Amino acid sequence: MNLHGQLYAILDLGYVREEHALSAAKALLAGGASLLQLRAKGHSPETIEALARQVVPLCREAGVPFVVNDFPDIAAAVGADGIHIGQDDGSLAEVRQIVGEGMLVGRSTHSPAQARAALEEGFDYIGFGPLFPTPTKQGRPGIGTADIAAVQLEVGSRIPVFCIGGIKRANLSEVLAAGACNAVIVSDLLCAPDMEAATREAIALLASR
Ligand code: 3NM
Repeated sequence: MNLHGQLYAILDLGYVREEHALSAAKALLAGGASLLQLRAKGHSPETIEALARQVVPLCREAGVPFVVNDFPDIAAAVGADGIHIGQDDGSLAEVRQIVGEGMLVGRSTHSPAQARAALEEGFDYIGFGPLFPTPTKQGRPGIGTADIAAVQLEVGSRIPVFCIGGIKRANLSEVLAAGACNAVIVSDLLCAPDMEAATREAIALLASR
């Protein structure tokens, strides 16, 4: 995976109704997202698997890695390219037992220490945040932007670091100025009247760094 300039989009069913999920996925891909994750907190594994099976071919066609959030067994069953897990979702070794060696495995990290630990454990990429408080992950304080540069240097020189949490097109320049190279943007893209154009705009900002 490239270390720089990537926009990681998330198809989050907290923002997109199930019946609009495929058109949203198409818009994010058409806009040029570098990776696409399916995140569906509170939805049944059956729903997630069924939707994942429909998103896989869209991502294949676009040449974009498809990542499943939280469910290694679903990621393996649908032939996803990646699985993303949180701090409380077990070890890399446990996930590898389910998904095998070929799949990208990403970890959410919320401090520089967790970011370093994920690198040492062998994860393929990390999320780092939430930088700012966000309704997408309620109840968590923002960790701010002060540690981005150090994490980008230490961890981001080896595996991609995706800053996440409260990032919008409107504050992306601030995040990049703090040292970020890659970003995850969820609600700002999914709530935009034109998701494809919003995605394009975010990518242009990332590229201008
Ligand atoms: N994970 P938005 S923050 C899904 O810090 C997620 O691990 C986070 O959504 C973390 O772009 C977050 O709408 C929400 O703020 C990102």
